[in-house]
Parts: sequence; structure tokens; C-alpha cells
Amino acid sequence: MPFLQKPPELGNQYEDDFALRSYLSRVLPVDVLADVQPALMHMGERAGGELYRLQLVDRENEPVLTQWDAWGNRVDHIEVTPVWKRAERLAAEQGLVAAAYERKHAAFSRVHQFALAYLFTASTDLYSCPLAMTDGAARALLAAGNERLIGRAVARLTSRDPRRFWTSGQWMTETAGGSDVGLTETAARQENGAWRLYGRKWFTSAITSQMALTLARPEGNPAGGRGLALFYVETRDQQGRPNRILVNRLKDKLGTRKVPTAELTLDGTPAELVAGSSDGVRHIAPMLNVTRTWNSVSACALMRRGLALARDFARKRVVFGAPLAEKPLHLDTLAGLQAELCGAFHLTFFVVELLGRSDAGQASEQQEQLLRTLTPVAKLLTGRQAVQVLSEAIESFGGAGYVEDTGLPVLLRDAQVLPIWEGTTNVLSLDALKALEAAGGLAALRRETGYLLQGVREPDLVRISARVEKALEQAEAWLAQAMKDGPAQVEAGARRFAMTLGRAVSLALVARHAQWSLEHERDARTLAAARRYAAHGVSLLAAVDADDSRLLARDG
Ligand code: MFK
Repeated sequence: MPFLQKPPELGNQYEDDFALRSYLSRVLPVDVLADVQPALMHMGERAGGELYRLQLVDRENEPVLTQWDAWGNRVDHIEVTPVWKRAERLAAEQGLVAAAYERKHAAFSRVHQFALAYLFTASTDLYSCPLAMTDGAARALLAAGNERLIGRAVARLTSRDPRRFWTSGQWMTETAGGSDVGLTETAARQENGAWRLYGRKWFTSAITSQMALTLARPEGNPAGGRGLALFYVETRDQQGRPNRILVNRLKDKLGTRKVPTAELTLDGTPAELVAGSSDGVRHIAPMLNVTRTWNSVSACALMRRGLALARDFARKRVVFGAPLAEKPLHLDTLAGLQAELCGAFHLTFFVVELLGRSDAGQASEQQEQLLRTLTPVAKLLTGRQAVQVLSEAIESFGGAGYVEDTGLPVLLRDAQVLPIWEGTTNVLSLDALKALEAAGGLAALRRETGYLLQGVREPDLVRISARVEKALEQAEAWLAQAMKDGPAQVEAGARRFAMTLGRAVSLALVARHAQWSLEHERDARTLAAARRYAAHGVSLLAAVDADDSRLLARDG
């Protein structure tokens, strides 16, 4: 007897995505939506069609590093996969980076850009990684105001012409640590009036890029982050040879295996200062904030892909006499995942809106502070949500979800990087605390949340609003108490605190959209998502303390 199971299929990923279309209808002015819609339809069609098919065919390909040519020359050539080659061209042509810098739609340009990225990401094997770096590098160079480098690189990083388009790497991590960047050991020396870098980079993104931003310590500078400087590097010389950079090996990673992540030796690499010879961490921060936003968008995109496939499969797969899509328990599981995606999506795109306002010079001081605080909060929350949602999503296929040639397990493996790279959950929790300290506490965030919720009238949403406000009140009280108890208490609770902020703000955003969707679309789906998201929990703060942590962490 043949055993036949129909594989899941994807339709137009823009047309099929009610949540995305509903959000864009609320946020974008009518003329902006009309202008960007054809490009989104086009990307949605490709994401669910041509690119997805190519991705399945290309499944087993991985980037290949060739260190030497036949004649003994060190070449360090990396051949990327067919999907990546296609993705690079498409990304340039469709303006995946450019849209943010052309500013055709002023403060909404970031919404335009990241809506495209949201559709593009899951069908291009994390090509969003080099795009994130490219976008971040353009923003960091502009923020530094270095006219020579802006003239040399930014026009290329933001080009729509695939022949001119450059991508950028971001080389920070060293063996001393990926989180504590101040421990960077790479040295910068001035030789014949030009800077040269010497050191080892342990985990470098987007090594096929034409340039990179990196940190190194000019000789004689003090230890720590302030003693580092931000440098611009071009990866190849005019003959196309590696620019005194050795690619030692590609990393053997759990996921993101299409992304050529490498270990490098910088052996006198020519480099140029971006913004003075110190305070490198501060100067690279604009890049970090952009790449963290890409991370949040990528988390949403992967969740959406897992759900789109799971929903289609549920309509086809018949068990115990009915399609899974008619089984209450299966539906309940998928609804829970959709609610988490809904919260992640609204928080992420709220950050995207703030970033757009900031880029366009239209953000108030309060909005700049919110952007600074919510960027790490969104990244850390959505990264964790993606791992949980993708784990459930592949489980919803039963055994098929665990089998490689369905193309499903890779979703979970790729999702697992999202809470790790660009700052782990814990490091970003501490970063959020620093941002709040600079903002003078939670007052601005609570004001903003109150503003978001002021139009809510539907009784369930009113109850949800009260829960949001209670969770933020509790968070504020927890912080005040922990600060009295000392730094160990603050640090021990930082993740629960940051997660609580993230869940509260995202729930407020979902509630606000749910009210709008009821009134303007007569649609109760976001309301259902709000109820479910609230039921999953808002506050994670509990009366646990650092002494408990020390007791429980001990072994033996
Ligand atoms: C799909 C897309 C995904 C992309 C894939 C990428 C793969 C690439 C692989 C990687 O490279 S991952 C590398 C990830 N590593 C990190 O993200 C670093 C994580 N660690 C941190 O973020 C730490 O918080 C940090 C290194 C920044 C702490 O270092 P320090 O030396 O203790 O810095 P400090 O004192 O906190 O900040 C120094 C200055 O920078 C301060 O300004 P001032 O000089 O004016 O006082 C800070 O305010 C500022 N700063 C730090 N973080 C900032 C920031 N400003 C704005 N935004 C931030 N996020």
C-alpha cells in the first residue's frame, strides 16, 4: 500500500498574511500603501513560489571555502549557495537596504523596508544576515559623519544596482568573548601613516562582503571598550586578493549553515578610522541597534513561515477521520503560536516605526529613548519566542517535522541563533536596564503604553489593558526594590524584568491594533490573539532572588 502525504505548500506570502496587511492598512497613509503594495505583492509571490522551490532544491548545499588555488596562491574564495546568489541580486534590485535610505516615504520608509524584509527572509536562507550588517554599517558610517567613507561606501551599501551593491560584515567577536567586546585583543598600529590591524576574529558574519566594520585597540590605548576604535576595512585589494586577511575556516554551526561565518586572522590588514581613535563601542552601537532590529524582523519571519506551512499541512493531513484543521486541540496549538507571532510582530514593527522616525529626524526625545530601550527588549523577546514557536511548529507535523528532506527541521535550527547572535538574551536584558537608566526609569514607557491603550473600548481589551498596566507597575516596583537590595538582585532579575516589559508593551500594541481592526475591518482575529497572548502570561517577575540563584546553580 502506498503511503502518501501531501507536502505543505505556500501561496503568495503577502496576500496570505492577514496580520501584515491589516497592520500596514492601519499604519501607512493610503498613498504610501498604494505605492509599496505592488512591491510587497511581488515579494510575497516570489517568497511563496520561485524562492521557496529553489530553497528546497538547494537544501543540501552549503558555502565552500577554497583557501588555495592550484598554483599555490592563497585565495580564500568562498562559493555561496545558489539561493544566496539569487538573494543578493534580488535584495539589491528590490531595495532591501536602499528603501530605508532613499526615504521616499519619509518616516515610513523603515516600515516599507522591513515589510519587504519580513517577506524575503524565510525564503532566502538567512541572507538577511549580510543585509542586516550592510544596513547597520550604512547607519554607523552616516552617524559618524565621516565624509570620505560615506562617499566611498554608503552609496554602494544602499545601491539598487546589483553591479554596484556592496554588503558589509561586522567583525566584533574574539576568543576573549562575544559579549564583553571591551576585551578585544586585535591591535591597530600606524605604519607609514596608515593603520594596520593585527589579531584574530573568532566569529565573523558575512565574510563574502566587500567591506567590514571592526573594532581594534590602537597601540597605547587603555583596556576596555573606551580604548577601542572603530575601523573600516575593505576585504579585497585592487587585484581582488584578500587584503591581508586569512580565512582560517568556516564555522561548523548548529544552524544558519548557508551563512558563511568564519574565523579570520588579520595580518596587517589596511584599515581606516571611522570616528576617532577611541570609544569604538559607542561608535559601533548604531550598527548594533540596526542589526538587532533585523534580528527581530527575522524572528517574526521565521515564525510566520513555520505557521504558514503548519496551517497548510493541517488542511491536508487527515487523522482520526478528519483533517487536522478540524481538530480542536490542533487548532488550539496553532492559535497559541499565532498569538505569540502577533505579539512579536507588533512589538518589532513598533520599533521599526520608531527607527523610521529617528532616521527622518522626526523622533521626539521620548521616542528616541523608547527606541533605545525597546530595541534590545524586542530582540531578546522575539528571539526566545521564535525558538518556542518553531519548536511547536515542527512538532505540529509529527514525525515529518523531524525529517530533514521535508525542509522543516532547518527552521528550528536557524531560529536557535536568534537569541544568541547580536547579543544573548541575558546581555540584552542588561543593555535594556542601561537604556532605562539613561532614560530615567520607566516613566516614559508607561506614558507611551497609556497612550497606546487610551482608545481601547472592547470589554476584553479594557481588561487586558488593566493587566498591562499592572505588569508595568509591578516591574517598576520590582526595579525600585531590587536597586535598594543591590546590584546582584538587579542583575539576577534582569531577564524576567526585560521579558515582562516586552510582553506588556507587545500586548498593549496588540490590544491597540485589535480595537482598530474591530472598528475598521470588523475582524476579531487580533482580539482573539490579544486574549490568547494575555493568557500566556504578561509578568514574569516573581519573588525570587540572587541567593536562590546561587543555591540552585551549584552542582555536586
Ligand atoms: C538576521 C540578522 C542577524 C545578524 C547576524 C549577525 C551575526 C554576526 C555575529 C556577531 O558578530 S554577533 C556579535 C554580537 N555581539 C554583540 O552584540 C555584543 C554584545 N554585548 C553588548 O552589547 C554589550 O552591551 C557591550 C559590548 C555594548 C558592552 O560593552 P561596554 O564596553 O561595557 O560598553 P558600555 O560601557 O555599555 O557602552 C559604551 C558606550 O556605548 C556608552 O556610551 P558613552 O560612551 O557615551 O557612555 C553606551 O551608552 C554606548 N552603547 C552601548 N550599547 C549601545 C550604546 N549606545 C546605543 N545603543 C546601544 N545598544
